[in-house]
Amino acid sequence: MTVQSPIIFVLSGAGISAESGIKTFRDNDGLWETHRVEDVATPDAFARDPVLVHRFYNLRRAALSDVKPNPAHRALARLQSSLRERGGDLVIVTQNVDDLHERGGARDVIHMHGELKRALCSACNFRWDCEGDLSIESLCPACTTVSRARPDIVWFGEIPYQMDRIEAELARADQFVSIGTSGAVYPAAGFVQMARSMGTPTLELNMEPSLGSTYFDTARHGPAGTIVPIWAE
Ligand code: BJW
Repeated sequence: MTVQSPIIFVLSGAGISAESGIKTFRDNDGLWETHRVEDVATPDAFARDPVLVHRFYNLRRAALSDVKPNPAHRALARLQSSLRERGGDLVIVTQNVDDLHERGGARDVIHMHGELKRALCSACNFRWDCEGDLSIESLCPACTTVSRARPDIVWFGEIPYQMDRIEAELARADQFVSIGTSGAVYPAAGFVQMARSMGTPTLELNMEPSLGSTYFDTARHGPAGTIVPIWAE
């Protein structure tokens, strides 16, 4: 890259947290091997069986206390800090609902698919921090409605968060880097083509070529915990 203080746009996915011990979705032994998407990750599933959906997300939320950020999360945070000192930036847009980028030291992470440690009231749309379990008896702290609290997760068919801001960040970026995502889920899977159409160089860092691999100018394949620090440092 020739720009002295570049703005780098990073899109991360489940692969960046795999070495921390969080399951991906579509790999062998991924979450979608043991759970049907239609049963746990759609608004219809929650309407049909909120107890099952709460159990699925409560277990994943509790598991966060057993995992730690890995060298890939920490390398991105260091690069962000050093670019910001030089007037550049590293914008992290993650599809992940874990908090490992933040715990690795990154700032201002955009969680386009929501966060496990947040709850959303489907009656009044209030959001709040939530460390423990949610249930059909959970109370909204704002409107005090019972039984309308849900995990603050973007399910299939729902619109991902902060799309306007993400598009603005893509438009000002000097480089687009995709880390640990299969490229199976839109609109995130389309960001590489958006970057390309604006003439922005694109790089894929993933265990294997993703579904959108042909759209990337460059790629490095291997575990994120190894290849991300090498790229970032
Ligand atoms: C490693 C590694 C290691 C492993 N190191 N790498 C066309 C256009 C637009 C939308 C659609 C479309 N066609 C269909 C749609 C609808 C749908 C969709 O995309 N469906 C597809 C299945 C086709 N999309 C939606 O419904 C989205 N909403 C939407 O489109 O609204 C319309 C709209 C959008 C914008 C503007 C206006 C309107 C919502 C999608 C919500 C996704 N939700 C989930 C579950 C909830 C979160 C949760 O429970 O945790 O989010 S699905 C799941 O997939 C999760 C993830 O964030 C997401 C992406 O998965 P990810 O991160 O890529 O993980 P994997 O497992 O797929 O891949 C891991 C990769 O890592 C692999 O490649 C490995 O090789 C690699 N890896 N170990 C490095 N150590």
